[in-house]
Amino acid sequence: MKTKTFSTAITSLLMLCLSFSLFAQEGYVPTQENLDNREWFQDNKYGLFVHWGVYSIMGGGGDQGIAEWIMSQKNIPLQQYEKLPGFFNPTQFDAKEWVSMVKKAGMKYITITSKHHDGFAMYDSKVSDYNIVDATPYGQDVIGLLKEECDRQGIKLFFYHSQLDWHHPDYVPQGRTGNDIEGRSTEGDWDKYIDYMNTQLTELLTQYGEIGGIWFDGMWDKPDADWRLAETYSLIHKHQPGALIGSNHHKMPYPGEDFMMFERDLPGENSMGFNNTGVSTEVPLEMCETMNGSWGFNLVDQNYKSVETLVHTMVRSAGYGANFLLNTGPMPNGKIQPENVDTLMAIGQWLETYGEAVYGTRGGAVKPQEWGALTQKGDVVYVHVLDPGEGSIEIEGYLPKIKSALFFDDGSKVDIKVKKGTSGLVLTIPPEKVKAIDTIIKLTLR
Ligand code: FHN
Repeated sequence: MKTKTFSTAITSLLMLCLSFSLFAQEGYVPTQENLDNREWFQDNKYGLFVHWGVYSIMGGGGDQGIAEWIMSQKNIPLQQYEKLPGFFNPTQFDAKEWVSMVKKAGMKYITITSKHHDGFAMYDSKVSDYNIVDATPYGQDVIGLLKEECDRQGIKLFFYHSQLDWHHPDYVPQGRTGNDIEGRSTEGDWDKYIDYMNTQLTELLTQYGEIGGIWFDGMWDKPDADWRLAETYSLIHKHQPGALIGSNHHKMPYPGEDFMMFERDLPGENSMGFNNTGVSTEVPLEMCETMNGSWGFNLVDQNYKSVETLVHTMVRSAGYGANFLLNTGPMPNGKIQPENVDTLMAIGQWLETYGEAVYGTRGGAVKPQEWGALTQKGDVVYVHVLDPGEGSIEIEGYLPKIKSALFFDDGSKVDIKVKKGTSGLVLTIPPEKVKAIDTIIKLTLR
């Protein structure tokens, strides 16, 4: 082999090895505390996603589906966007009101944006004045206030942190998005940006006590960049070994990641077009969804999903063994939209009666079907009939030894038969037993 070709091959092999090592905290072994927190996460099932930032002032700019992306989608020059913090004064923000609402909604954790793609920190950062304490008339650390209240009320707090940053001068070379934002830096030092990001993460990991974890987003902006992930994940696990790391990179989890998320798709489904990976069997799963079509506050997006639709999504997620992270985009005055509160209260009411069939469960022995889903807790299987069809459902390829089959609501016996010539069950649901959102049948296995 010619020397030149040989050395090229070696270089390529080295780059390949390097690229894998760059994308992994190689040799990561989760601590027992982390493993316990993964169990907690899977048991508690349901959280509130909060997309809140200075972009909420714009309310989506009158366009459907624009909210937290307004800087990029409306090409607002960086120096103009930097005026927004001067108008951000959420005087009606009340951490106690938020957390009490979360609890009443039956949610067990909150995942809030500490920094989104616009680069604005919603907490008291010492490494940048571009934050809610130093740059707004409000001048208070909402993340700190929220964490104190979460601790008081026993709600875990996770931080959504955007690796993508349209504002920072060292986020160079720019990635796939925000390239038309006038005033963005074109000269910079990428490693200095990663150092800055890791410093802000260290602030979040050391200023607010024990946190639930870090929900990363934005690697897809520069998929081939050296994100120095091993360094970032190591520092997180060093400061808080129990913190769960997830990253919305739409790939299978890298070593160092403790859960896998699916954005607006059930695990393994791909209606969005970017959830085309497999589903991890090694780490807990979570799917996230909006209540309308926007993550951040949008004044004109009235496309609210019904309570039934959202409960069905929660149940189908649970059928895959996945958590449900349901989003709200708070208004610039610090209040959560009343439409969202109404929906969350209705779901919370449903959970007051039926939460047993969701919390503490794991995915069913068969994947969710058209008619519904199975969740399981020990020797109890909850059959969630979301669509009773013509009055009966078939569970294909499922023949457990059943001790009892009872309707959840009134404890009456269910007519359950093995389908002739198949290895499936047929359950009969008389019309008078059908419930509005979810007709649950409780199977107790031998
Ligand atoms: O670009 C973000 C978007 O603003 C939002 O934060 C969602 C939430 O999962 N994630 C990205 C879009 O995939």
